Amino acid sequence: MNRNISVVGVPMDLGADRRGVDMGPSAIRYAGVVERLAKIGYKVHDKGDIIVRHPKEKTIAGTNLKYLDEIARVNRELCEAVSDEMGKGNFPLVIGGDHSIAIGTIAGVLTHRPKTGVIWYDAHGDMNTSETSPSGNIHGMSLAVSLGYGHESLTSIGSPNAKLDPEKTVLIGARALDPGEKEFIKKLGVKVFTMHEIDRLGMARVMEEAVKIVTDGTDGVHLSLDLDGLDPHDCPGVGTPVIGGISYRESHLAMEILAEANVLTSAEFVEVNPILDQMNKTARVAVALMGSVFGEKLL
Ligand code: EXY
Ligand code: MN
Ligand code: MN
Ligand code: MN
Repeated sequence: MNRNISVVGVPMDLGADRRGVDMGPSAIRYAGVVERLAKIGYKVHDKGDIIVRHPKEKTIAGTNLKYLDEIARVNRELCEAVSDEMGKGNFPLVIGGDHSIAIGTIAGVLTHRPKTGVIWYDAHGDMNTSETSPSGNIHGMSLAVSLGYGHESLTSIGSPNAKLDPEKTVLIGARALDPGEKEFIKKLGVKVFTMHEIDRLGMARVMEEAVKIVTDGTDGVHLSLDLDGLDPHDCPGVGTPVIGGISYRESHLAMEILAEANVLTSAEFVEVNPILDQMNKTARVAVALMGSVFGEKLL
């Protein structure tokens, strides 16, 4: 694995209905991300946060998407920051922030690795468009945008036509999909390992299959880890908790299998909402999982 990690914070909560994930980057830093990764031998550069403003108006004329303008602006900046760090040969580790920030992270990644495969670890699909979204919340649309579907001011971020390949995109932990998302997932051929497959096959087999899919003919692998993929028992500090999720142990195993495969080229950890937490629990889980995915070993 690349020994230089650049941490980029995105204190964004405009993509979600609940306030508070804008404190996620602070919570993750407080939980010791820089120290944890430095301890296992990485050079960690904390690039600070992208600035997020709070607009007065929720929607702009002609769209149901909430805070579209500011979310697009922040993601353009994030795309540049990620692209710059990769240009310097650094591994981008983005910390959020609601999941709408995947739009900028992935757009930046694709400027250097246009055939990146993606592991989307999440209770949700994030596969809505403005037509199918029940909420107008952009954090429920980011994967669709990264695949090339959605509002033009979002799909236009990054290099033109640089989009994810649905056949190299894998969802893990899904258990809350809207009707439009289900249809879209089937239509595009995105592979989904729902909680059913995780229960039935076990996490080891799921991850081995996922790694095969995202490495086949790709030039990089991005991990987009939404902490609500884990069960709310382990991660209560998320804005959209869904019961029946992936356990803390299964998540460590998933990260360890990814570390062993040695294929990861970028990552983001999102949706940490410390105001819903006790003792910063969810951010501490996020940092522990980062330890595993970056190769931390007990012995
Ligand atoms: N599917 C619902 C929506 O689009 O509003 C919920 C989306 C939640 C997205 C979270 C963070 O992964
Ligand atoms: Mn806020
Ligand atoms: Mn998500
Ligand atoms: Mn989610």
